Amino acid sequence: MNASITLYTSSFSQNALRPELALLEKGLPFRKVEVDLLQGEHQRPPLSDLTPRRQVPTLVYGTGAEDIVVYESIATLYFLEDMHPEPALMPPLADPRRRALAHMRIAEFQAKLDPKNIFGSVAFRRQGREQLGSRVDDLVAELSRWDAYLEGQSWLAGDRFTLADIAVFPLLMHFEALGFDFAARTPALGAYVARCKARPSVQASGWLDSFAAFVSQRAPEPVLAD
Ligand SMILES: N[C@@H](CCC(=O)N[C@@H](CS)C(=O)NCC(=O)O)C(=O)O
Repeated sequence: MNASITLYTSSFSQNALRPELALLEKGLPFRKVEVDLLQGEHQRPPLSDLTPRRQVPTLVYGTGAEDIVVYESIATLYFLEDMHPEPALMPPLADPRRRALAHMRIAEFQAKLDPKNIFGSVAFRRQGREQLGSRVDDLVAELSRWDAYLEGQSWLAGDRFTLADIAVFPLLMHFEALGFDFAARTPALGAYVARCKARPSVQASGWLDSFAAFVSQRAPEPVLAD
């Protein structure tokens, strides 16, 4: 289907990187609309008219007859996979073990890893280690689990890059920005992060540079450093 695709995004948002990576991996043309979150642009039209959550990413998929609006980054990934199955970013039905693995890792990302994110508390609410309390240890324990998942395999669902990697990798950049030394503390995850950074879609997005600029300007306390 020939669709006109618009992605409402923010240059430093790890959530908004997800649909962009899927679009780039699939070679789909799209228009990027930058929403200045710090200036409250998400609270105003056009975004506030498109989504009740008023968040990025929000994807507008124009089919000619109607515009389909999809928000929640994981939902945008599944939507793009459904609409544009090739090149596939999920293991095939013929490989149910790996397909289940991809589904599990995405579900675990949503239910276990993402809720442990402390980046907002540190970078925006300026909490330090004391205020974060056990949240730091909980997060580090969770990262060890993901380190084990990567032992002996290149990507989260096996030997091919999938939506599971697109789900998880952007969030890992939050922890690096807070001083977590992946290579030293979780070597398999460290090698994985390096592989993700080198991925052509990640390079083409330019996101690593814009996020680095945001982090250097915001200077969050490195609460995850040793
Ligand atoms: N669970 C959502 C989270 C989206 C989200 O938190 N977006 C942030 C930017 S990273 C945002 O738009 N924040 C503005 C706000 O919530 O007011 C997703 O995965 O898309």
